[in-house]
Amino acid sequence: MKLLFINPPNKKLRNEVNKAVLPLGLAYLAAVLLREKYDVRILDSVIEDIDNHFIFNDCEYYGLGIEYIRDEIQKYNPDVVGVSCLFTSTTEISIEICRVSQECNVRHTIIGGPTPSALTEFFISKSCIDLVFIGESEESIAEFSHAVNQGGELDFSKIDGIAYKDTHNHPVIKPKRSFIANIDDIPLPARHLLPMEKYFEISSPQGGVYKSKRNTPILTSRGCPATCCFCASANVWGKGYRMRSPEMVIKEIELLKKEYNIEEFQIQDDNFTLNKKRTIQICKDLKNMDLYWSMPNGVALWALDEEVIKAMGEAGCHFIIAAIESGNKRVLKEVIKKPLKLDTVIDLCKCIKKNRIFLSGFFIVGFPDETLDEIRDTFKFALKCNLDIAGFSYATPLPSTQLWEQAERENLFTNKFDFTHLTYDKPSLKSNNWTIEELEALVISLSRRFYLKTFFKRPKIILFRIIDSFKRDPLTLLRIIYYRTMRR
Ligand code: B12
Repeated sequence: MKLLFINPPNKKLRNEVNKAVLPLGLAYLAAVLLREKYDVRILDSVIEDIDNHFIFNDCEYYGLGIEYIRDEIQKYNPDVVGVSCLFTSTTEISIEICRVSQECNVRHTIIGGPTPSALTEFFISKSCIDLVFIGESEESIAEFSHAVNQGGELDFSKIDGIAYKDTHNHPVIKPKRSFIANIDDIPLPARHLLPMEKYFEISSPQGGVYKSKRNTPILTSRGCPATCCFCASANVWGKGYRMRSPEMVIKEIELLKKEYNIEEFQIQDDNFTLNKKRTIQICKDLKNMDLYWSMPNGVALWALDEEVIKAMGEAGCHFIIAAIESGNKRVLKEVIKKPLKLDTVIDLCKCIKKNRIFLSGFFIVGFPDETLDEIRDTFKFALKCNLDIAGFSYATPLPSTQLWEQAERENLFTNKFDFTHLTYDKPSLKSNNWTIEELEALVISLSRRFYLKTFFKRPKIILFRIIDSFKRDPLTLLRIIYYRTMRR
């Protein structure tokens, strides 16, 4: 049986440069199926043509055009096409790929990832989608493949965490109940099915800061026990936290060094540092490996202390993004529900800088229950943190999150709201505390002030980074400056 996994083209967000990040989820699924001796391929439409921009349904995307994707499906002629839909913004293009697959007479078109996991009913209602996979899918994809491979009458009713259509074409949704207990048992991602040299050549990791072009993402744990109102993580990984052992993590990194000569990696965990003992052990083991690494997915500051930060710095960590979110205690605790004590943040940031780690911060403003003064607090606080750079986004309701549920309950979506067009750089929620115009005017003026002050506070560091990035990738740098400062 032949399976083709497809990472769809990405939607062009106006404040973000094109990024091609290796689709780890598909590489994990492919590894499981290769172990079961199936014939598997992965097509990452983004890396295959990152500079190709095209319009579909009035939206701009980058990556392989649909006709090229159709050609690839026809050439390989798979029994199953599996599309990964990570973002709400790739909903339409992912469904289009399923439609094209059906036209190519593929036996089953399946879809998975955070968005179909959250909006399962919506996706399974599409005639071009046969199955939706909910959340972590290594076990369910293996069970599905065995069922299809066996032939005869198909019975998916025993598979956990999928939606399918019964013999009358009615959708049946089986919510996700079980997660893999020991994630060390999952085989390492099948990176060899992906064009690794192309990723190195383009080198556009999450966060955009890197020391060596030979970098790749890794995942050392799954999930996060925090219940931040805007985060969609629990929907894929459940509410618990599962870790790979330090030995297995180091084994993967050693292999990446040997096979691909990597010089850097990005940890994409939702909460890498939650278990102090494990973090320190991994750092100790990394110390003599002569590698750079970073944490561009936001670090839970509440799970960090001086000892861990020092160990990270000594182990080659050169860049982290601190997930601070708000500079107001009430908002952090009551609105966002993040277990972070604001009083600890400035000292932690100092410590991170002392250990020569380049520091960025994530902030979110515009929660319906937040006031304009509380938003001002966030910008003031961001300046106190001594960050090298920072990102401010509007509170955006991702399906399955508490914020989404609140917006539904209280009818807070703006008139233009469309979950397939969420961009984070435009407000999508209303509030009794401000109008959209007031919110936007405040955020634009405060973020400009933040960026200017940060630049004048540390022109050397920023100029150094600009020159450094210019040498590596002038086009990308110009694009970042343009998107950050001029385009609105
Ligand atoms: C790396 C990353 C990115 C990368 C791109 C990744 C890529 N390969 O293309 C970049 C930096 C570009 C990015 C951008 C954004 N991201 Co992001 N990103 C991530 C991150 C940190 C890791 C993704 C990953 O590799 N996970 C590890 C793998 C193993 O998990 P997985 O892909 O989910 O796959 C598993 C299952 O979902 C399932 N599965 C997945 N695909 C398929 C397909 C099939 C057929 C099947 C059967 C199963 C299946 O099986 C896999 C194995 O169990 C996640 C958070 C996280 N820790 O997962 C957020 C996450 C995916 N991102 C998110 C968001 C919101 C964004 C942005 C909108 C943020 C922004 N404001 O810029 C943008 C959108 C970009 C765009 N153009 O639209 C949200 C998505 C929520 C949603 N429903 O939209 C997440 C979940 C973060 C969160 N906690 O809320 N991101």
